[in-house]
Amino acid sequence: MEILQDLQERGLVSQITDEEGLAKHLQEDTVSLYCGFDPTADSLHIGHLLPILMLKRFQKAGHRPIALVGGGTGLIGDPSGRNTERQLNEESVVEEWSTKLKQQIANILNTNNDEEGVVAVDNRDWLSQMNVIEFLRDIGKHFGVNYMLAKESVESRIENGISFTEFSYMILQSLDFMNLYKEQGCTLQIGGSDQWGNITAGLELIRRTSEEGEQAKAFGLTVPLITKADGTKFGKTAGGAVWLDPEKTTPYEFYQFWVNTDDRDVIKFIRYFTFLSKEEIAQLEETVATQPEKRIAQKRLAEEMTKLVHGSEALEQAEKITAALFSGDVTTLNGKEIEQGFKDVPSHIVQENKGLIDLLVEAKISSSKRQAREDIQNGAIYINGERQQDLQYVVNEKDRIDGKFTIIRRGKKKYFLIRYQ
Ligand code: 629
Repeated sequence: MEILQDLQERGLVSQITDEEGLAKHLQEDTVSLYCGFDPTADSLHIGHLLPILMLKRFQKAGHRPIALVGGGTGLIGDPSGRNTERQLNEESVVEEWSTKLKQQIANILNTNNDEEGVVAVDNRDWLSQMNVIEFLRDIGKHFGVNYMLAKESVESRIENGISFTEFSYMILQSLDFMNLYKEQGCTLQIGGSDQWGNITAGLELIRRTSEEGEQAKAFGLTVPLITKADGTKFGKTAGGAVWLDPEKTTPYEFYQFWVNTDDRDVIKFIRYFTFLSKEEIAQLEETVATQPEKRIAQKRLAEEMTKLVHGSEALEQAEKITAALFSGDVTTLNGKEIEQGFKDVPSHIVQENKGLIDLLVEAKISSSKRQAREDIQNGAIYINGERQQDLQYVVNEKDRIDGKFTIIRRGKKKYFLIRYQ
């Protein structure tokens, strides 16, 4: 199927500068396209996934994606979609973050700058080479201040204030597009809908500076903002953003994020984020309608996403942890899996073996000794998934998983983690 039609059917197209022209271009040529990512944190998050996957979709369709890391623009700060000025970060920090982002993008698009893979570039390479006179004479001359003031990213900030630094950001992103157009034959820039203003500014610069002038074959395409049926923001959990770095958001948490998708959103997300075919998606849609309690579509989505971002081994672990927590049989888990699965569970550090009653009180699992006795006698206390009703029981070495953890459960679902030091 034609790539543009596929994207449209998946709901992945928000705006295109010249739909007919782009459709023709994609049919006739191998198109080089790019998307940029600024190092504003030490990891990408789930909000970056859609454009990364877009690059992959174009790649699968035989085109040539370029992933740009904004080692230069990350030092300036894009005002798009923000209502306050950004804090500037240290150059050394931005450089470190650039390296991390490049690695993450490469992991997903499995590139090593080889022919098959995605080309990776860093705009610091050219932005840091430009001098201020050249910048103002050769580039700045093509931007009317009125044009810049009318851009949503600037206009919305005038009242609260915007520095000349952030005001100028769109010129740098435009310069990137112009550069990639001239140096790499890159004719399409994609991004989220917040990037529309920057992308169209770049097209403007290309038309003014290239030999082809108004005839220049260059396009912009944006992906929609992801919305959820319940109106809350996509990609945020109680714990904050969902990061792609497994140290920040464990693969288990990542898996859980997708598994918890609302029935009303799950098919849309499968269309957006996976490479499943129309037929497979239709089948999954059927399961949401006829047997929603099985959450088949959610599990499939979580599987696809976890595998894509963290690999099959991490997916297996996430599934294992999920199953153990569901059944209560936590003995199947090793120390690493316990760290992941119980990251957000209340934990308590202990040095030696302890009587169960004392431990329940000390770890604040039961509110008093009297309550602890009651809990034990009622059969509400489980040690590593096994009920313990002996009031005299001493929690000992044999109860330590990998020598490090004891999992105590009170009632059906309340988990506590005892760590030994
Ligand atoms: C230089 C820098 C370029 C082209 C793009 C850029 C980055 C761009 C930006 N993008 C967001 C980011 O970096 O700020 N100015 O976090 C982010 N992007 C992916 C999507 C986005 C966007 O990386 O475009 O819409 C999020 O989905 O916010 O030459």
